[in-house]
Amino acid sequence: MSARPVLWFAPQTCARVALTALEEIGEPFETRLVAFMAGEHRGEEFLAVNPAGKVPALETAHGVIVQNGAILTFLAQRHPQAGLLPRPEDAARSTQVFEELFRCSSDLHPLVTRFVMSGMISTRADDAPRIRAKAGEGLAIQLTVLEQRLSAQPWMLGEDWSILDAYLAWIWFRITGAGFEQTKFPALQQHYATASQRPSAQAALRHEEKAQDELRARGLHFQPPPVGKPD
Ligand SMILES: N[C@@H](CCC(=O)N[C@@H](CS)C(=O)NCC(=O)O)C(=O)O
Repeated sequence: MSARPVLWFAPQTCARVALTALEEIGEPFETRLVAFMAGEHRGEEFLAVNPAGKVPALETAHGVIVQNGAILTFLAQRHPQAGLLPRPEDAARSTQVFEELFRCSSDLHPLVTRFVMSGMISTRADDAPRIRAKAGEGLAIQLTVLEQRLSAQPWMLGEDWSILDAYLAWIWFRITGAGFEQTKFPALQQHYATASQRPSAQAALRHEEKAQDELRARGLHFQPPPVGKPD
């Protein structure tokens, strides 16, 4: 592989968080687009990189790293000057970072998938509205914790931005883009607006726009399926 890290990604997915991290570091890296609509996440080339068929996957000189939490932790440790995560001064601080990483990847992300892609969770099409409604309830409960926190401090971990803020911004982007009711979450709205202005976030979006152009040119631009109202 190339001496530079290579990020396998798809636009609008959680790979945006890893893209943002790489942009924040500011060292050269390469990207490889995985075209979901063409089934490339189940294709031989990508499965050789990540047999689980999921983005993000980061090829590095130390091997392939998968799982956003692992990629972000690896990048934070390799590039401490980038300030992706606070340095683990003590066990309590370090535990807090893991709590928030797992909150994003284990609590929130599965709810995001169920809310946004509810039609893909069950084989019965008429289950989708109920799956979406339950996921929306779960998201509201989980996000209330963060709404309270972000009413009192600007970023997930306190006064300083961390890559966890990019993770939360991606979650917010996905669910609000799919119609999540935002009105009870003004602090999260403000957080998203501020996090999105960061140059690394803007640069990540430029990678995605380029990828969307490529997908359009190949006739593979993703159109989200319509979602019905819950019973
Ligand atoms: N726990 C994984 C989740 C990765 C994940 O589910 N990625 C989605 C895109 S947001 C994906 O590649 N889905 C394709 C699939 O599951 O087939 C992580 O945090 O990296």
